[in-house]
Amino acid sequence: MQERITAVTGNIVALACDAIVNAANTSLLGGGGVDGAIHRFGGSEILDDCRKIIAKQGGCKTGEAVITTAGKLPAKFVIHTVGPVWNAEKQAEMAELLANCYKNSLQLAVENECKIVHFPCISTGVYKYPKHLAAEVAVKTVQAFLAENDTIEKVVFVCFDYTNFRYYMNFLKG
Ligand code: AR6
Repeated sequence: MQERITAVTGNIVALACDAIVNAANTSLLGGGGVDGAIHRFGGSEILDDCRKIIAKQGGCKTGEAVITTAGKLPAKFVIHTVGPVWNAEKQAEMAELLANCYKNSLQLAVENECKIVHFPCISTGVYKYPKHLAAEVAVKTVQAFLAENDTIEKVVFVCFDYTNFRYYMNFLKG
């Protein structure tokens, strides 16, 4: 059977799928890193949808997720989730918030009939979550979710750097 969870290196805006997950911030108004690339390549339609969500619920809390059009990106949707800003004194809380990002994003993907979902390495850039710890949370959380769900066919971790890629490959191999 083909593996349902894989990791690749690449640019998430260039790879076709049903839903691209964005590592956003609570304002939902865009930023740098993967968020910047998604808004830049996806075009203004994504921000238009974000503004509608802001008007309705005032942004997105850490660990939660919202869904918009993918605009010009090769996907149906962008799922925006907000990872935790790393705080070494609150490791358990950090792990729980990061796991919530993956769970809530996958839940939205299921509700919107997405079968192929691409994730970036949430919180491991500007938000400084240690890469090996974030990879472990990401892999374990997605494995647990897929064990309880059979509508999602494939989850791909799209790593921008080889360090992240190696961590993901190690955790995926178990
Ligand atoms: N494709 C895949 N991964 C990428 C790409 C890309 N095009 N660009 C960067 N990454 P970050 P965070 C990787 O900083 O840490 C933003 O300003 C990057 O190498 O994008 O969750 C938001 O608006 C890293 O491994 O997100 C927030 O304010 C990972 O994506 C804040 O940064 C996440 O890095 C969120 O910080």
